[in-house]
Amino acid sequence: MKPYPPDRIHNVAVVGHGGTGKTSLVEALLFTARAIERLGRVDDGSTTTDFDPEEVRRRHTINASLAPLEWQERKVNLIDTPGYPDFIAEMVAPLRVCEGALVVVDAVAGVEVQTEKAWAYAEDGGTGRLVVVNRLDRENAVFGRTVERLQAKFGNRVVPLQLPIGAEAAFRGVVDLLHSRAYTWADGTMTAGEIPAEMAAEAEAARERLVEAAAESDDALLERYLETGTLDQEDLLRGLRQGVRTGRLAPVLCAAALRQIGIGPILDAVVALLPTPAEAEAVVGTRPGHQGEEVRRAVSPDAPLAALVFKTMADPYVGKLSYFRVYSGRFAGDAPVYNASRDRTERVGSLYYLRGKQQEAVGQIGAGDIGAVAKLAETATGDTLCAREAAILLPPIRFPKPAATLAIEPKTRADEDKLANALHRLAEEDPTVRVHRDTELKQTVLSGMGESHLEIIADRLRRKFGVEVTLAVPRVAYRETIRKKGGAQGRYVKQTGGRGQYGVCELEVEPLPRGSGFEFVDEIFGGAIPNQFIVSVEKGVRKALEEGVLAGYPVVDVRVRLTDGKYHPVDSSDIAFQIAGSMAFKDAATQAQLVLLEPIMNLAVRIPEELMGDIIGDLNAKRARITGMEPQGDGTTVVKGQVPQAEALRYASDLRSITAGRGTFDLAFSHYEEVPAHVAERVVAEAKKQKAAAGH
Ligand SMILES: Nc1nc2c(ncn2[C@@H]2O[C@H](COP(=O)(O)OP(=O)(O)O)[C@@H](O)[C@H]2O)c(=O)[nH]1
Ligand SMILES: [Mg+2]
Repeated sequence: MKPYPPDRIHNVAVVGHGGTGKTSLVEALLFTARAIERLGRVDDGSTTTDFDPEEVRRRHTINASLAPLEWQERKVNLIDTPGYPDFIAEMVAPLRVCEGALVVVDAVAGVEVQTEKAWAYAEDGGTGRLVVVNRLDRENAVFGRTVERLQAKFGNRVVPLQLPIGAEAAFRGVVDLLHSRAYTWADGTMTAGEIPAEMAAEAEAARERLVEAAAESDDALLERYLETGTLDQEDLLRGLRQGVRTGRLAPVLCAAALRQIGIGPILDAVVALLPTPAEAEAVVGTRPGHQGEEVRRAVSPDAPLAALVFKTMADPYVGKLSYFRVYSGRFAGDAPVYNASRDRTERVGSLYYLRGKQQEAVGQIGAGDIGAVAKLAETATGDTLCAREAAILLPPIRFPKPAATLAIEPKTRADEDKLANALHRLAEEDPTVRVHRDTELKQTVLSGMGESHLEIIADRLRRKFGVEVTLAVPRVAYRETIRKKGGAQGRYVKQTGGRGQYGVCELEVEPLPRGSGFEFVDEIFGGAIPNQFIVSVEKGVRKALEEGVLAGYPVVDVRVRLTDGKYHPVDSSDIAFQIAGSMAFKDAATQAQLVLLEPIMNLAVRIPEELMGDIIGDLNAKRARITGMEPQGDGTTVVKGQVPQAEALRYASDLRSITAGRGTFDLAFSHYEEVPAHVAERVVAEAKKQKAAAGH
């Protein structure tokens, strides 16, 4: 593909709820622009952008993928994105690097959860939007009702640019209100013509609304409109472009991607209305190491390089691929590049234009364009690549925090050896994955956006790294402590033939306030045990603390006083006193009423107001304490409270099923608290069972 200057490029993220036909639409757009020769179908796993084996198997998008095409002497870099909350990072990053978006909605379902999310991210990033009402050929598809729902959610800036001709199975074309033309399709062939007579009145009224909306996007235009009662074609177009660029307008288009209806006019609208990279005044970043010191760059291929990496992928053939958007200058394949986020100079491998899995090697990629580079060793998603002598840090991509956590266990010893490295590589690819090794509980915990996200990671470990793993609910870091005072003697005496063992000590234990940990007090008087063995007793006590007494969890918040003891000049040893100390502690603690402590988490859940009853009911069943409810003034409420970690291990899944994905939450450790007796019994029984199993 030939190079295009920044005023002839459109970077367009195709976003929306899952199943609305984004991937099918991208395929249809590619086909109509003759960028591909064969039209693939999602339903046979043959599309350009759902090429990954996981996507083919699941028949839906998981990864963002590139799909450039040429239309009217412009380059349109489409990015197909997934519509599922678990893979939201793959929508967030493309939106960040595109000036424009096609927000695809289903003609029957209308505004859905991910439509709202996509809209919010686009709004936040100032991304210009065109709405595509797709699947208009479906039964019960009513264009007018879908537009009303869009307006109810996003306001009157949502305004039809087209009207459908025919409905449901008879949907066959669109009226273009901008040019007052009609386009109809039969067997994939488009025919242009006059607006059908029976739609003339409807079309005129709709065009009037469009003109009004365009006028409102600009004060000068509005004045002219109020004076003359209309806008000429040039002003109308200018007003629409302006409205789209500022987000004050979101024109609506009609399509049935699967039947190839409405496709060409969508491309016409993209090049006519969505902003180009050249329309940005300048690229604004900061000087590395000088936060807040603004650096500006011209959007020009002749300025120094500034590019943002928005996706990293392990490619089976070329190794690691970093997808980037060039903001200024040009990315050249023959010179090293400076990673300003990591202060490293990287050698540059081959540069590519990508279309799905198809790679076209290129020598350089200029301002405004999108491409990929192979084998950058240290670069990760979100990093800025630039010219070393003109360093700049572009604003980062703000990914949502991971919400779901599961423990990941290698199936075999061989898998264990490879796991850490493989996980590290995957976390590098996906910024919403976190890996943490919990040495106390001897488990590796994996966090991501949801449980299916974690399952996909497990799949990738198998497929890309040959590592077999299982996923399980993580263990809870319980603690043990005592409720009252206690005391005991520990005697480790063996004196039958040869050199014996001799260690005797007396310990008193008492509870300390929550969070104090462990205190050891030496109250030996008159040298009843020599110093070196006092140290041994303490060591033995510490070992017992770590091993736990009740259920194998560490004992905390106790003071241990060593009050007395006996020793033997020949038979006493370090080990004998350690054992005596450990025995004494276990007995004393048992007398002192051992109890189990559990981690309590601070929880804040944000949900639509109408779901409050369900959320609170569920939290009550989880032994939570609700401490506050804060209406946010936007139809959502934040419920705050505390919940035992053991009850909230799968809260991401639970919340999603209660709210159909409309809730979000934050969970953070607060403190330890005593486990209620009936729950403690279960934990202790489980621990005994495990110990017994381990003993065999
Ligand atoms: N009836 C109908 N089905 C469609 C249309 N476009 C896509 N589909 C189907 O809708 C399903 C989801 O499509 P897909 O492109 O994967 O949606 P995505 O998840 O938004 O990418 C698939 O079964 C498609 O065949 C359409 O225009 N009409
Ligand atoms: Mg898709």
